[in-house]
Amino acid sequence: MSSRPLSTLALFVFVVLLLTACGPAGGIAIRDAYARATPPEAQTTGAFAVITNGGQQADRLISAASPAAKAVELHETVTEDGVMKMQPHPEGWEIAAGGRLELAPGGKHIMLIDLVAPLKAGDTIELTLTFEKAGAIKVQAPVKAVMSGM
Ligand SMILES: [Cu+2]
Repeated sequence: MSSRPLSTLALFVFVVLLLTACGPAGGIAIRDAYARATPPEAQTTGAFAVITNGGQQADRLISAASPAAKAVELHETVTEDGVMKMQPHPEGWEIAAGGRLELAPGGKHIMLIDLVAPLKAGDTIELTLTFEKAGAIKVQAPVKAVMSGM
């Protein structure tokens, strides 16, 4: 008869541990997301953000998607023999526990390919970033005129 309160307590502790372990979105936070405005004839553009991992485990950005483009890839701009070029990075990037991943012009970025319509400064597009552990996270990215890095 005395085992009943004990098992209730055990269940309570278990639920608390579970909630603590799962936290909001696995500790991944996305801020300062934006996309680069395009000239009217452009088919592609870049999108950028700062991603932080406040969780206890490493996570990995594995893909991105947006209704603004028919295809979205993870890219990195590299310089080879003095020539800047973009390379697809389909395996994504790991973000260590407590670490951050900066997607910025001239470096790692989200490539929007086959734009549905040109992106004008002042518009907002939706981006969905998918992480190995945290899953899919949606953000609103304002469109900004950006000159550097492409
Ligand atoms: Cu690119």
